[in-house]
Amino acid sequence: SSALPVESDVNPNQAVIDKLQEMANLYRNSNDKWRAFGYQKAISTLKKCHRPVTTYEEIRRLPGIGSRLAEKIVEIMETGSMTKLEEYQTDADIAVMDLFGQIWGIGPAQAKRWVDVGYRTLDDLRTKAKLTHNQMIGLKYYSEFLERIPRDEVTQIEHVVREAAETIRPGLLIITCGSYRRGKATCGDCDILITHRDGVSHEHLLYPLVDKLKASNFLIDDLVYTDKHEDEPGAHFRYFGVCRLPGDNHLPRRIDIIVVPYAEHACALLYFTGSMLFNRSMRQLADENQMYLSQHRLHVGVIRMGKNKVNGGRLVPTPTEESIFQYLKLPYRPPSERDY
Ligand code: DCP
Ligand code: MG
Ligand code: MN
Repeated sequence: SSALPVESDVNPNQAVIDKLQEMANLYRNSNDKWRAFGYQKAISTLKKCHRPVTTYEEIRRLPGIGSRLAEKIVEIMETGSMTKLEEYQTDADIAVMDLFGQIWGIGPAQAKRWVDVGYRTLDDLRTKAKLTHNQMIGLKYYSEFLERIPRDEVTQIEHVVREAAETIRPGLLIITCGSYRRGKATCGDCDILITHRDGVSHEHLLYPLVDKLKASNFLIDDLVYTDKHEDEPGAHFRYFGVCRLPGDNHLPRRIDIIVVPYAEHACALLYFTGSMLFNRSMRQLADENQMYLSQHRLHVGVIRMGKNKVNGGRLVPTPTEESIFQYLKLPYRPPSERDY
């Protein structure tokens, strides 16, 4: 016998069966077992029926198909689709995309890919999807990462990092940036910037620091751990991961650490403090004034043709955040006024 279905193997009501099956699956996955069961009964009846059903009366005479389901079947036969299914698919997809989109690091494009493959639950992802390391960590701490961190816990996290860093290298400048520096009462994560005023002592610090914080079980999972050589060109030395304060009452928290040379620290501070929208408008303003602003540096006298830089301009010293505002001819804005 052939592996390919021959004509007689194809049920004459296959199109209807397929739609009903989709609906049954959706009901099952959305925990409506009762409706799923009703649809499954109708499906098995149709599978046993070897002639095409055409009219409402004919369908009603089949065992296990009530009036509501018969109406749905007529609709499928007449239009090739089922409004209820379409509505449900749309709604359910949105709900699932929403669920997946709340996993740390997952954007709408990845969420949609998973929905399109047919994944519906976090367990589907855990058991069926091929996940990257970061996606696994995001799933592992799904609910924890949705919790905001109270401000004073961020202070405690900073304290742990500071103590560890100072035993490795004295005299470091350690500043917690992000929403914390903008004065928020709660934060999504803890963003720590480290530099050294002597311009060299920040070097070879990140690895021993991370090792030390792992040895004390403060860092418990890694997300991004790179140096400049393996990362995209121009990225900071950085560690993104998961930490937890000692004691049973503390949740795993997201932590980002960047280590920067002192000459870049003001640009890094400005960038790492955000907000993201504020950063975007600052960079845009720089662009409009023949400058170039990044997380590393500020250039003036930049000449652009469209998006291309014809002349990269000249690097200017930026000893403080204030100096960057001055170049841009902006009044200084303290971190608490940088939400937009
Ligand atoms: N940042 C940026 N562009 C990105 C990511 C980050 O400009 N794509 C900058 C601006 C952010 C800062 O880095 O304010 C820190 O990033 P976070 O994601 O930690 O954002 P926040 O600290 O501002 O908010 P949250 O409380 O959610 O952590
Ligand atoms: Mg943050
Ligand atoms: Mn962060």
